[in-house]
Amino acid sequence: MHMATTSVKHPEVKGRSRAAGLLGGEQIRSAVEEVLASTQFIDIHTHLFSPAFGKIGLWGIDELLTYHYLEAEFFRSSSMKPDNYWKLSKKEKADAIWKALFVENSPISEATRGIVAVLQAFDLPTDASALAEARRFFEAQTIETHIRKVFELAGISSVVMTNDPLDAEEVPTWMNGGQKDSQFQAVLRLDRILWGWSQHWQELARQGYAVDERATGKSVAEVRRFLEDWNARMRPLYMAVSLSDEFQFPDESMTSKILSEAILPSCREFGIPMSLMIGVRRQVNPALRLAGDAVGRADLRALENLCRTFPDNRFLVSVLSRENQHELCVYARKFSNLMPFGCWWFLNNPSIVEEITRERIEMLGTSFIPQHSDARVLEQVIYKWRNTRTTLAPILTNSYRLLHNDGGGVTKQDIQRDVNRMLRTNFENWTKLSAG
Ligand code: RAT
Ligand code: ZN
Repeated sequence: MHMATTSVKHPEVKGRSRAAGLLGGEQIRSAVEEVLASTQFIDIHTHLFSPAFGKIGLWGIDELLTYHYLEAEFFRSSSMKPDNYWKLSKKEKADAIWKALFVENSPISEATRGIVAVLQAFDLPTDASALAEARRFFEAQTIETHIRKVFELAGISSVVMTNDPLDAEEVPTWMNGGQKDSQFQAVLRLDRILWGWSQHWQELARQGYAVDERATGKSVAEVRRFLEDWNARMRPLYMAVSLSDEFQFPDESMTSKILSEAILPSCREFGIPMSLMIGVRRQVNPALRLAGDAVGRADLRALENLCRTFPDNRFLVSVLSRENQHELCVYARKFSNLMPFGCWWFLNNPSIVEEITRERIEMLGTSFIPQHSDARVLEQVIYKWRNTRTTLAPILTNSYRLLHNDGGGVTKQDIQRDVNRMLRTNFENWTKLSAG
């Protein structure tokens, strides 16, 4: 930023004085839109998989339609009971969702609108009879080329996966050389170890680590050896866990013990951050399966305690409750080892994204990561990132206009630097991505 009236004091930019590049109030919006459209973002949290993982990487219209966000909406507009729905084949489920949410009702919710946007992005029809043609189109694609096309349409350069070292479907790929596709980066996801220890410790034992049910004796050292081996195998950009709204730290739980004695020391050793996604209320309606989780307000003093107790750890944090967002910003002002990211899950709707992002800019400038997609099905990145750009454009425009009105000069280069920072380099610098 530089004062509009003091061009002589400012260095030349590409042969022109910076003052010459200063945007007028009316030009700011188009400059913001151009920068957002031309910058490739890094999608820092998804549930996508590279082709090396085979069928667990989801894509295509039937997977899009059976996304759990849409399943939850389906049960509101259909009389079908969950038990009957789960008995259907994937194609029958997709047919039922299409009929209930796209034919019998207008697809105006965020998740349904996303399907329409994806069809439109591929120039496919979007009317009631569109499903058959969409199926033919997706069946005709080959995955590698399709991924490139999808990333291009979404304006993203790479995505970060969610990799569970105890998942029976994923482990074989990692054990057989893993994956080398630089468009897909790994993350070591530790839910089963951090809050599901009693059900999962035996899986670590099966992988050859001397752990026990109470995590006593050598267990902590063995969890660290497990993390070291998986760090070598996956080269994760960060470790991650999703935590319930009841998460407390410190306390007497296994979660606190393993987090403080094994996970955080290993993060320090490997020089990678820990991602905490806090606020899920798991399985409030188990009949809905993956769609059965809800949200609860968390006590962020747990986060305060973590950031203060472990100043040499870096924490990437997303909180699920709308009511926790302001506190998260306040904590980020107190702790520079805390990086707020994303508008997660139930928050990823334009009205809420707008509110949260404005609040973050007002309190943190550009020192946060505005969004991740959380995509589970490849093509979702197209609509999720399109919606993010649409929501961000007026927010950023407004921020620069306010600055302009206060007498601050804004150039397109300034906007480019800020967008790069928020949607690329904050993450690259926080992880080891930039180091290659
Ligand atoms: O957004 C989602 O799809 C959720 O089901 C969760 O997977 C959440 O994003 C998570 O990573 O735990
Ligand atoms: Zn997720």
